[in-house]
Amino acid sequence: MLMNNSALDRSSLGRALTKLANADVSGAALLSPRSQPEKLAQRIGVTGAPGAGKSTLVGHLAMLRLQTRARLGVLAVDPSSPHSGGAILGDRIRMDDIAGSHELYIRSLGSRKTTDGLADNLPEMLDLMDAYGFDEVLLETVGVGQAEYAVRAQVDTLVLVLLPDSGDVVQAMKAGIMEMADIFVVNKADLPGAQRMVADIRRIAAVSRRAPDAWVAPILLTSSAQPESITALAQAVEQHQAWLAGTSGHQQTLHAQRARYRLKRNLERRLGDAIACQNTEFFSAPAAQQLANILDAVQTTFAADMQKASPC
Ligand SMILES: Nc1nc2c(ncn2[C@@H]2O[C@H](COP(=O)(O)OP(=O)(O)O)[C@@H](O)[C@H]2O)c(=O)[nH]1
Ligand SMILES: [Mg+2]
Repeated sequence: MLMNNSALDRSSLGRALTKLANADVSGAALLSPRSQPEKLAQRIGVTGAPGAGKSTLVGHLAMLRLQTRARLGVLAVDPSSPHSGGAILGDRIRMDDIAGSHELYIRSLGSRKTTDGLADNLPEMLDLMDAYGFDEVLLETVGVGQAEYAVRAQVDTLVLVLLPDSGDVVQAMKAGIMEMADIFVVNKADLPGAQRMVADIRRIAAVSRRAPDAWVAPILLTSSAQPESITALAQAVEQHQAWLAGTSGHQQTLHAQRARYRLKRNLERRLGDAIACQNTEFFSAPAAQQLANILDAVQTTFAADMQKASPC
């Protein structure tokens, strides 16, 4: 695996990501990097409804971030197709030109089969980006309720992209997503209703409960036709990263949430695979009982260990 001081091996990374994208849960465990590299990539999630302009925004943001990042990755989880990649890939050649000595890697991933709206093995793919020495990874995901919860656990900074005049805020509130965002973006600010949307978000954010030392999520207006609005977004991301780095405990909390989400998801997938097993012998009464006994034993041991370490 190549580190930051040598050129990025794009084909090796591409192959590794494809293998991971197609692996089942045990396969993914085998393909995952063995150890954690010293430096982890900053992860920025950009989520929102389809058509909110996320890919366009991520494309512009990537070009800006690339000025100060030696190796930048973009992973776009696109539920419609693993190949089209939409606007990001359309801009790819142009972005590669601009990249110069800075390295930009863009990859689109399908999400059709997954239950959480993200690509299978996305946590492992993000680890792989760490192992390949990326400084920063932008992750575009389509917000479909559950996906935001999943992506929240995977990223350091979460940008929620909303459209003017769209009812997106009501949807986001219902899904409990408003509390999760680190940065609110009202995109396509050139369209009518953008200021009203900002006021709506501000009203909702004002009534939500916050710890005294909590990050206050800024509300930004962006438009692809206004480069300075994207610069302001890049600055807000920077400020959030500085806040995370400067406030002890927040980063650990994020990493613990990440590990917990991964454990939960892998257990669910493994159990799902086992239950979907077509072998009738496996589901004979004794075998099912045996499985239940094993689960009980695991739970009891886990509970005892947890108590010993008294982390909760
Ligand atoms: N009016 C307006 N349209 C935009 C803006 N940004 C993107 N779009 C358009 O919105 C559509 C969806 O953009 P895309 O980036 O693919 O959205 P995604 O589905 O959220 O990734 C495309 O037709 C874009 O050209 C913007 O700032 N203003
Ligand atoms: Mg898109």
